[in-house]
Amino acid sequence: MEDYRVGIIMGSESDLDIMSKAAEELEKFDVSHEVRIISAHRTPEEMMKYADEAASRGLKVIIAGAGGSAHLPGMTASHTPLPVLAVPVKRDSHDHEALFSSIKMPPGIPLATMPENGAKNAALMAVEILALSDVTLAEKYAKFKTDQRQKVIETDNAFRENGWKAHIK
Ligand code: RP5
Repeated sequence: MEDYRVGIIMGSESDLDIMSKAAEELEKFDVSHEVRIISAHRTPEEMMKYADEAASRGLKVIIAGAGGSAHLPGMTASHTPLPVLAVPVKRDSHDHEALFSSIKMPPGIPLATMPENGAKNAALMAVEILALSDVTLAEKYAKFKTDQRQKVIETDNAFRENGWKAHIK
């Protein structure tokens, strides 16, 4: 069985278009991860088992995404000592219920809530956590930040040289 460091779980296959962004980002950093569908409402026993066993299986961080009455992130957090990063899945037809489900956790059960549909940031935060005890990953992350900064500076330089109108697509 592979040794995964990050568990990405989502309430439904319909969340995959959003949650796949987390997996894609982790792939860029060569961080091993598993992607699972685990529903707080449709498979509650599996959710509890997953959360209970996550740390002993070697996972270090869990990224949990769900929409609507998003109980998956908070309930997972209540059953594991691992850091859990919530991704509230937001559709045009939704209000902000998934976000509120995650940010209104009771004292004693921390849950790190990302922006709505913020799966990429969840992956980056997982990288930050893992990099605290992984020098190679810390170097990769530092390079990511430097490259990101450089790209913005280059675009700003191009704005100043060519004028902003040249950049309208
Ligand atoms: C939530 O309900 C899931 O996380 C998903 O965002 C939403 C809708 O699920 P489906 O009806 O598409 O399976 O539990």
